[in-house]
Amino acid sequence: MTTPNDALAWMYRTMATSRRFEERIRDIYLEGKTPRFNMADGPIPGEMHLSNGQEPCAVGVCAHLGPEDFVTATHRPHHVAIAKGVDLNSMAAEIFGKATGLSGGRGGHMHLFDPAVNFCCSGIIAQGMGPAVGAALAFRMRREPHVAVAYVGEAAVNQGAWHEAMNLAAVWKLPFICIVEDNGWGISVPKSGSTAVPDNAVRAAAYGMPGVRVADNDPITVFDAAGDAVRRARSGQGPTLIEVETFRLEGHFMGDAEAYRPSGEKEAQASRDPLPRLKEHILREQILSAEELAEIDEGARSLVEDAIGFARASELPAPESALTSVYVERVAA
Ligand SMILES: Cc1ncc(C[n+]2csc(CCOP(=O)(O)OP(=O)(O)O)c2C)c(N)n1
Repeated sequence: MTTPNDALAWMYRTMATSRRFEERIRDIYLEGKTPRFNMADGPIPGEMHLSNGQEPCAVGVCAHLGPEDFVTATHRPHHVAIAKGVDLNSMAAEIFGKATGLSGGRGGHMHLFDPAVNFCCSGIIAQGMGPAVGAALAFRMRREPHVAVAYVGEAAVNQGAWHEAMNLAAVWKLPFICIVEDNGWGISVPKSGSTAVPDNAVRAAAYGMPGVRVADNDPITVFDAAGDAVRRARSGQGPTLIEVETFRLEGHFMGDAEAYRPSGEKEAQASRDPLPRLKEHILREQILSAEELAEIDEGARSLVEDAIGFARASELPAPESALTSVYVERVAA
């Protein structure tokens, strides 16, 4: 299958934006956290899970989706949020805990909610399965031609919620797609330590849906596999499981010493970085010129700088708003 040129250009621009965003967040996250690493310090407090390297999983799927389609992502959500079209300024502000953030600064980087583009994510692994299958059921009941997608990591597929949602999606033949981002590690546990079968796509048969393994961290291969699944879902043929063999170029979280990684693994993965690979493909096939690609890179940089400037300049939530949107039990005096 040939990937249309406009889709390739969009995937490159989106990957470049996500990469730049993550690189800037990585640097800013360490402000105020050196020499003593305390997660509560600095302009970005709390845990931070970066997705550098995993961008093909985001763009290859989201290239087929519109704002009406529903996506749930994981605790490692930035690449998917950007590909789904979440507003970068509000997303950056949320990560900085600012009042102008998507959730008024109360959610942080693992809890980004944007109803404008039907995107959400959660720090609880496999938590997005139920909401995504629920959205798929709603689309079916309203006779709307939309698709719901849940992203999970390869370690999260052993959560009870995953099995229950997979089963219902297949029994009801819902317009649902599960994307398993197999980066090989669940924190420091290798895939073989959490799952007995090396290929999660074979588990799809147990639910009665097609399972596909994309064995290359490549946006074009993901785009092809996701295109088939989205067409199946939109035409009423039911759900699909897609597992993508990807990798994270960073630790599990910022501050991870990564002592569990076999020597040479990170270097080998860096040499297969999907972003320069896509750039080379675009140049080789003469889809865009070097100048056009440089312009896209520059555009990504300025978009990210604007978002970070907006986040830095925004106010923290007012102290008196601490209980807004929080369930408070009123005790009778
Ligand atoms: C229900 C639940 N149990 C445990 C955790 C702690 N936890 C956070 S990330 C993680 C591993 C996730 O691995 P994987 O699903 O492969 O995603 P990755 O981090 O590799 O992207 C765990 C166990 C959690 N967030 N939620």
